Amino acid sequence: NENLSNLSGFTIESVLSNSTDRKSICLKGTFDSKEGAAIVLLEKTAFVEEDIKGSSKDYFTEQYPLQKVFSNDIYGNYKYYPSKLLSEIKTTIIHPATEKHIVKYSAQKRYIVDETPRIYEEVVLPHLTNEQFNLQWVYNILEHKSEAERIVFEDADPTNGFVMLPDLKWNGEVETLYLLAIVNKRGIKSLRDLTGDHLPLLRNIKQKGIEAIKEKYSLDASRLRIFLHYQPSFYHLHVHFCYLQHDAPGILVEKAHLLSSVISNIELVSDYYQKATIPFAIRENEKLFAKLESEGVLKDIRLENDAVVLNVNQIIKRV
Ligand code: M7G
Repeated sequence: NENLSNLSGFTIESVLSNSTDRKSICLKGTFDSKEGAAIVLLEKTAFVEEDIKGSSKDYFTEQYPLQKVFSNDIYGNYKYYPSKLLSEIKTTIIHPATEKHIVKYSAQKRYIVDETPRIYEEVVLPHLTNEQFNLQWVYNILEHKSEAERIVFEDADPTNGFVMLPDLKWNGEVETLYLLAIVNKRGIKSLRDLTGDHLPLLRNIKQKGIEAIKEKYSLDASRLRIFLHYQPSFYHLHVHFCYLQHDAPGILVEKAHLLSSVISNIELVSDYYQKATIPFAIRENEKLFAKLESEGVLKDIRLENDAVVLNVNQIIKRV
């Protein structure tokens, strides 16, 4: 994904998803004379309070037209065209995109799987060993080969250390703060692998991550949502740090596990995450979905309706 200076070479093939809520659209297409599919994600950015407050005279001038849609009594509905406010569209480009990326960014029917340890061992783990996303971008960060200038904090300890930097999803405004803490140690795939041995690592990430954010962005721990994903997209342990007041993508109850709860669960039972049933959501066109279905588990349920919980006993019986 080299540096592009414009998008004139991009040809749209299809719209993968369109979120009216997030004001974002995800497009699949190709770049002229370049091999492979490309994903272009366009998102309108959030308002920056400080900018508006600090320079309201720049936003509200005669230059920018206000067009009335209708008015009724004390209520008015207008279209406003302040070019200053519309100056930036956050753009994420993935090229060449794999089939798995296209699935990840496509709007899909989703299902909940109550993953028992046995389902994890027998179905999910073998699948993710073969099918997971490449982790090159993670190693590039840990080895300072990419995004080195973006690192906000680093603890170089090989066992308990981590690198903290802005997430790909974030464009730097405190209103939507989103940082990522990536552990130095390789081989910890996800929440499922965490045991009492990892408590010093998890506590270290929590404490030093909070301190780094306090120092750089003046946000207290009580204003942060600190969590892990299950299932993650990338199976190298990392922790998400977000501004509590920003409803970032991926904070849904079926995906996000607060770091505090994770630490507490492991403090109580050191092999908690090897014993627990951990639910997760899966999209219909993911390969793992097909695999669960080929075990004969999903068929009956799909006939019932679209938003159903899979029956774990059924899965266990057939695995
Ligand atoms: P995840 O829980 O594995 O998956 O989180 P998710 O994408 O379903 O949330 C991985 C996190 O890494 C996400 O928040 C991504 O936005 C972020 N991320 C992914 N990539 C490829 C990059 C990257 O190249 N640089 C940075 N800084 N963040 C990334």
